[in-house]
Amino acid sequence: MRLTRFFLPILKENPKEAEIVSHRLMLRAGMMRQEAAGIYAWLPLGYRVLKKIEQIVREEQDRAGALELLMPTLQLADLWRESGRYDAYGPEMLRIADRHKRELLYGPTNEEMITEIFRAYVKSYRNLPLNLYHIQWKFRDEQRPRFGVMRGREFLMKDAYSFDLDEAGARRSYNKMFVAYLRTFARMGLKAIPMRAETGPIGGDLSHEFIVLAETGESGVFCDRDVLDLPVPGQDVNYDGDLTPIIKQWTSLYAATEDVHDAARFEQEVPAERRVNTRGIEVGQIFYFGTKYSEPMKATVAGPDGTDVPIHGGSYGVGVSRLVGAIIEACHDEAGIKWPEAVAPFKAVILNLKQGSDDTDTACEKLYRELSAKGVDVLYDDTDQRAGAKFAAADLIGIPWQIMVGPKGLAEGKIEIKRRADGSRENMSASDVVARIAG
Ligand code: 5CA
Repeated sequence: MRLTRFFLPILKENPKEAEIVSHRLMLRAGMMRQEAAGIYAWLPLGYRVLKKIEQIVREEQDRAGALELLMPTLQLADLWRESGRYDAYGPEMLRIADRHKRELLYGPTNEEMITEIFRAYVKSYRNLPLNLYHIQWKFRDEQRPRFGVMRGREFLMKDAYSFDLDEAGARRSYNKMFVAYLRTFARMGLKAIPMRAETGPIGGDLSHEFIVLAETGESGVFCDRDVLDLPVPGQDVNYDGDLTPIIKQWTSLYAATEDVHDAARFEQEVPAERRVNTRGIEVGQIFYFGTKYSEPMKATVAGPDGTDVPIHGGSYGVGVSRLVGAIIEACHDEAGIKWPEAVAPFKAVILNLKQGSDDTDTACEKLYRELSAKGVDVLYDDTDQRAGAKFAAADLIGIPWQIMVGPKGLAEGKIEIKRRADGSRENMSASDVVARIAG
């Protein structure tokens, strides 16, 4: 992508409304624009990141055996009356009427709708277990939308729903999602710690929030320092095998959100030097809620002995749009964002330090062609800005590799590359640059 053809409205000034660094950097880097309180338009740079995150979430859900579908954003109020949540949900729910005065709502979550789909088709335990998910926009009329995409009103969520014959089966489904979440967040360069949590309006009695530690987070958390160094299961993890050893390892060390924190247990179980009490960002939450929806909504299957039983359910959310902010909170410095490669909007940026000069233009064009041909997502800063401004913009938008092409280096056959993550620099020939970055 040539920067002169791209849409990257970088802001020079720090926007006053942004209280935390990720919100400030997303606005400054031209990633998104607020259209109303808690409602954002995703501009091209931000949208690229959002799609990368979404794709990692999808791959790990698929790997764990969940099946993707897509449910609508609008739902019938009557469906929510069946579960009793239409009135219980309160002012967070955006209620709408259509031209026939039928009551609708913009979905804040999808337990009711997926239960309706399930009960229409699945009648026998032989079709279980089943886990269905979608990645769809949600709306919650939050009292205090803030921190940009971290607490929006409209936000993108991955929500999965599992269906099992009994509690033992539901726990196996829960464990699969638990492991899939460990892998999902690790692939994005994040350390997300599963912590025991309150279930809130979703219900049930077993729940974990996946929390990225950050001072700017909204949740207070307590954990054993050792939980931060536990190994994340590899790509070869067998989801059909016994996952309980992994779950045991991750849940036997103390880790809890402030809502369920037990100070006496914390002090008893965790030696003083390992006690961590900080704040964190909730990037995902998983729930086991048994028959909370299947009973009132009559989602039953015939069990092995022929009698109908309500299924045991769980739901599993990931804050896809919130993750964009959470990753920035975890990966930035004073100059800007430092994207982990897996979610970066581009892998590399070519900075032509003397646009309009034959030798730098020719060298940049060649690099741009060769990297693109090798499938590298590369941005070419072909604007006529001065070098200093190009460095600053590249640091701000956080592309992992900066390729600096200047007349002095070229005269010696050298191009400088810089890694945004640690600022390390190296000089090498153009062909080595291509090999390094495409390799
Ligand atoms: N139905 C369940 C699981 S599918 C559910 O809705 N869970 S949730 O309420 O915990 O939301 C799932 C995830 O969405 C949260 O962990 C959080 O990362 C994200 N999320 C929730 N509210 C917001 C919001 N207002 N803005 C951005 N992300 C949010």
